Amino acid sequence: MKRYSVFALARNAMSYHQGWERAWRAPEPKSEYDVVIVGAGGHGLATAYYLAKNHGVRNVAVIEKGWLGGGNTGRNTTIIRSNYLQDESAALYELSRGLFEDLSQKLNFNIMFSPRGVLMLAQTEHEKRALKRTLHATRLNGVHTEWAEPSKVKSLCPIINDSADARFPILGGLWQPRGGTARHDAVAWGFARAADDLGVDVIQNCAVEGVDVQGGRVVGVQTSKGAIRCKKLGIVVAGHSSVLADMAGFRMPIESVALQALVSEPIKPCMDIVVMANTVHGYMSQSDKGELVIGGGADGFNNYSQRGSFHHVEETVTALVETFPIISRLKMLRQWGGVVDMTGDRSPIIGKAPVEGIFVNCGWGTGGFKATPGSGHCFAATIAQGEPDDVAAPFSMGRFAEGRMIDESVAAAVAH
Ligand code: FAD
Ligand code: PYC
Repeated sequence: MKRYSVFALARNAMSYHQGWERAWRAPEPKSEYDVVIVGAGGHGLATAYYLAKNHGVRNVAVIEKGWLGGGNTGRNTTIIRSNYLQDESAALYELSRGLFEDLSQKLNFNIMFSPRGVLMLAQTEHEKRALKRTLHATRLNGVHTEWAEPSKVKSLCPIINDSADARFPILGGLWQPRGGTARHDAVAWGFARAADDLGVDVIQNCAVEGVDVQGGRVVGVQTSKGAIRCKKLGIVVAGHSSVLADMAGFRMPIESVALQALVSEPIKPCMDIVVMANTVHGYMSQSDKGELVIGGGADGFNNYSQRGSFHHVEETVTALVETFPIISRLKMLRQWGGVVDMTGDRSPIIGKAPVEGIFVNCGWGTGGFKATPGSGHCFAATIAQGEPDDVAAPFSMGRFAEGRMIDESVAAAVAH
């Protein structure tokens, strides 16, 4: 494992950044791998890392059409929580949240995990009932959450408008004290460097353009850098999952839509928790740079756009301004979008594809950043063993045909 000392940092600073060691190699693809993972987002990179680390599978390539972490992993608003309703989801998301706790140490890379707490506001009686139901469900599953009465909400986040006359007054909130945030790029970089250290080839600027199937079994992929043979193929491409499935000759129950976010100009520290206001469709936290990180609902139509649009800024800021009056005086600096992969029950798909040797990991929709380590952990086990592990098993694609939905349309929180 690479180690970096204070002296090395000082030496590099004095050398005008000359001679820095690369964090990961830039290898040319080999002609064959045991496992090819398509997509160097957090989930693909975490899968490769755990394949190598936990299962000793090191002849692995991660193929990325752009730059690593340039998809949804580098575009999300970094919220981490595990306050989901269903038992299967609690197991998956709490595994992931737990892995975040010491991920910086495990990867020897500061991913800036900040368990500052996540608060979901109740702003209607209906929402209060639904959140209390989630509270009880999470507790039965051993996930630590608490009910915050309005006075506690105000003490947790003093900039919230707690006026009883508000159109959507604060009736309480679902509080997860060990939820929080992490630096999204650093999660991708940390997994990439640690996977590279274990011998995984991370190949950027290399698009997968075709999937080779012979006798019902995957044998390789066609890429912009040539053909690569493989024994197993993991498809981890979020909003492009249907495109890859089409290349392999099967269909996915996925719709792709844009989810947008924006940041304000930086201001002095004013909130040290994450707040989600799901009735009005907005959420907000403050980054270490001081920007307010803001998001709202997903676009209401299918598309593959990664751009932001003015209507989203207008709608989201309008939605949040009564709850957070201070934002009325803020300039909004940047906005962007990511292509998210939505399933019908708003839960992910982790498991085998209809083609022998192909495994899929997708459908995280608006909420997969928080699942990055947990998803990689159980998908790596699934690929290595050829069968889903206990955590992944309920999330098979077959559940849609069998009517075993894992309905998380409320816990997904972001309007969709
Ligand atoms: P990605 O990071 O998108 O990686 C997939 C990769 O596949 C991409 O890099 C892409 O270039 C590559 N690829 C695609 N096609 C090909 C091809 N043909 N060949 C090679 N490579 C290919 N989740 C949370 O938990 N909390 C949040 O606060 C949160 N906020 C969000 C806010 C926004 C605005 C957005 C867009 C998403 C948000 N999410 C959030 C969701 C989260 O970002 C995603 O679920 C998660 O990052 C998905 O990670 P991934 O690795 O599966 O996908
Ligand atoms: O899943 O917590 C979440 C989330 C917040 C913003 C987008 N997704």
